[in-house]
Amino acid sequence: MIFREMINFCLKIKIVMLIAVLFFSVYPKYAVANDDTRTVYYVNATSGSDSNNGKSLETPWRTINKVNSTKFSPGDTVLFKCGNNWEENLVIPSSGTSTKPIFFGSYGIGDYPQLYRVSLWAGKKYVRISKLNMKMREGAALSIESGEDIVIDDCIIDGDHKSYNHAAVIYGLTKYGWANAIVIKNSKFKDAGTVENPVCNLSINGLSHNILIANNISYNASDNNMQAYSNKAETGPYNVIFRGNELYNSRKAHGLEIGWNVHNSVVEKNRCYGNKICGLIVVNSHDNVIKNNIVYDNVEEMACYGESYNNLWLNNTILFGDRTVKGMWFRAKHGAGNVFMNNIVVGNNSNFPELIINGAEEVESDYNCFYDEKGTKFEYKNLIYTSLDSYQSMSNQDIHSIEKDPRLIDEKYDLKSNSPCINAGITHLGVLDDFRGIERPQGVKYDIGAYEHVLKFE
Ligand SMILES: [Ca+2]
Ligand SMILES: [Ca+2]
Repeated sequence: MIFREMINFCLKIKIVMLIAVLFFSVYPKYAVANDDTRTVYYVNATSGSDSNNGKSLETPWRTINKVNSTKFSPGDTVLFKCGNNWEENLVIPSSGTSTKPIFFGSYGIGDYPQLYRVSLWAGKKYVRISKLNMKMREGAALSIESGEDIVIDDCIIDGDHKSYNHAAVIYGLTKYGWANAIVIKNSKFKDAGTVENPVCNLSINGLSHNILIANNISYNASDNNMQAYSNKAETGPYNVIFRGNELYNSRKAHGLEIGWNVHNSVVEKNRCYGNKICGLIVVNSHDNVIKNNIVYDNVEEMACYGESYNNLWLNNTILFGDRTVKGMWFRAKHGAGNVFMNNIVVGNNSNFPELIINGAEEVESDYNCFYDEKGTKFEYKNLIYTSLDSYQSMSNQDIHSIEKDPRLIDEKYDLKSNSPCINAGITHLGVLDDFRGIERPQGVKYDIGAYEHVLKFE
C-alpha cells in the first residue's frame, strides 16, 4: 500500500513538472502586424499584373512567382484574392521579427484562394498564414522545415488523393535546428494519399518541439489522420500538444498515432472515430498524457504498443461501435508507469474485450467504469475473464473500478445526473479540467470519463 502511494506521489510530482514545462514553453502569441509602416500587397490571378506595384486593390500582382521572388520586410502582408486559383507553389521568401511577423492571407469574398504547395523552408521565423487552400502537388501541401514562431490558422490542407508526401509535414533539419513554436489551428485537413501508397494528413517528424495542433478537423487520410513520429530517440518530438481536434475516417490506419520516440506530449479533448484501425495509439513512446478524449466506433479504440512507458491515460470516454473489436489494449513490452484511470469503456458484444493487458503487467489500471449489456470481457496475462469481479480477484487490478451502465447522454457523452461515474474517479493532478474545459472536480470528487458533471439548479 505504501509502495503504491509512493508511486502515486512520484507520478504527481512528475505531472506537476510536466505541466510546468508546458506552461513555460513559448508559443507564438498570435500577434499580427498592425502599424502604419507595414506594406500590404495584393495578388489577383485574373486582373493582376506582375509589372504593377502590388500595393493597392487597383494595382495587384498576378503570379505567386512574383511573391516568391520578392524580399519582404517584417510586418508586410500579402493577400491573395478569394475565389482565385493558382497552379503554382508558394515558397515563403522572408522571415518577420518577433514584434512584426509577416502575414499571408486572403482578401475579398468567395472560396479561399487555392494554390499548390506552401513551403516554409530553411528555418523561416515569425510567419502567419491564414485563409488559404493548399493542395498537394509534387510534395506536401504544407511543409514547415525547422521553422520557428509560425502560426497556420483557418486554412485548408488538401491531400487531394495524392501520395507525394504527407499532406502537411513539420520537421527539423540539423542544419537549421529544431522546428519550434509552431501552431496549426482551426484548419481542415483532408484526403491525403491513396490506399496503395498511404500517407498522413499531418506528420510531425523528428527535431520538432513546442508544437500545438488545436481545433482542427482531419478526415480521409489514407494512413493516419495525424501522427508524431521519429525513428531516433534523440530526435523524438516532444512537447507536442494535440488538443480539440476531430479525427475521423482514416482509410488504412489510425486517427492519431503518437508513434516512436515521442515524449512529454499531451493528447487531450480530441474526438477520434470511424478510423480503419485505432482511434488513438501510442507506440514506443513515453511520458505522455492522453486525457479527456472521446474515442468511438474505431476497430480498436485505444492502444499502447511496444516499449511505451510512463504514459497516463486519464478520463477518456471509449465507446464501441459496430466495427469495434477491442476497447483499451495494452500490448507494451515494458508497461512500467502506464496508468489507466478514470476512463469509461462501453462495449457492445460479449466476444470483444473492453480491456486487454498483455505483456504489460506493470500497467496500473483503476477507477474505471466498464460496461457492456451483452457481456464484459477482460483479458489479463492472456487469460480471459467474463466479469469484473473475477478479473479483479485474479489480477489485483481495477480494485476501485465499477461495472455499471455509465448513463451517458446520447451523442454528447456527458453524464446523466444519475450516472454512477459522478464522483467515482480519483483525484489526479494530470487532469485539471474536462473535455469542455470545465474545471475538475465539480462536487466532491473527480468523475469518471471525459465529462465532469455540473450540478444544475433548475
Ligand atoms: Ca464486451
Ligand atoms: Ca465530480
